[in-house]
Amino acid sequence: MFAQKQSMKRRQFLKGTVGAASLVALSGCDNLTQSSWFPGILSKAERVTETVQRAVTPQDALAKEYGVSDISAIFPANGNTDPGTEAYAEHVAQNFSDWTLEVAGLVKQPRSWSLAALKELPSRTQITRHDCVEGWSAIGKWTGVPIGDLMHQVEPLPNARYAVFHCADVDDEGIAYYESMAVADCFHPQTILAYELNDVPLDIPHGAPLRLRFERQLGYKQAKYVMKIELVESLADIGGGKGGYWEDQGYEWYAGI
Ligand SMILES: Nc1nc2c(c(=O)[nH]1)N[C@H]1C(S)=C(S)[C@@H](COP(=O)(O)O)O[C@H]1N2
Ligand SMILES: [Mo]
Repeated sequence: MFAQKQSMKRRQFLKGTVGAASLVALSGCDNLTQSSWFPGILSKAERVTETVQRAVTPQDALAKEYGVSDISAIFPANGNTDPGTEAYAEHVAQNFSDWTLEVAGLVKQPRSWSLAALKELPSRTQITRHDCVEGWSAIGKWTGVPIGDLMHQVEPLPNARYAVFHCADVDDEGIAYYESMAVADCFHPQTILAYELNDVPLDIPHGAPLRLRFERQLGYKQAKYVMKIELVESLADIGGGKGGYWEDQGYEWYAGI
């Protein structure tokens, strides 16, 4: 079932965006070299574990940031590229004016923000590389609100260990996409809820209106269509209990690169 899901996703990806062969062909006019479209770092052996990353780099070590000239001409869209629910279609029709981000769970002051309210908060812009396990990478410029700023407002309780990101999209079986990270990583300066890609509001394929950027982690951790952040003590009771949609199907929870 895991393998079947995998190949289905891959077929969808190849059909829905551009095939691997055309990605290679495109790389000539892109700023990425052919080898960085298929980075060796994606092999598990070369990735780092949580313990190693925390030991060798300070928790607030920054992911590499690139220059404007490095931005990829095409940033592929992958996974779900439209939640496709009635509720989401309604938000699209209203240009997300009623979209809210709720932050709840183990916090002193649960609260919600409208998209407009989030955009009034101080923002951060970063040009970073996204690495998908399906074998492609792309560099994009993300603008959004640092999640640490939201955390300071809600005040996590001492027993809050993980932040769970709940998304608007569901798969064919009705299972919702979700992801999670340690609460400590929410305070990393590059951990943002992005609302712009390359200076324009996020489009639907890339996760409109809000998507996570959790740099130094693989693509599947970068949750799109984020509606709610829930702080919990344990991941065991959320979804399939492994901390994320793909983790529940066997992917590593800690996807450090
Ligand atoms: N909600 C949601 N988030 C998601 C996915 C998804 O299917 N649904 N796919 C993940 C995967 S595997 C990747 S590589 C990136 C793709 O982001 P992009 O479409 O902006 O390239 O989103 C991640 N976040
Ligand atoms: Mo991915």
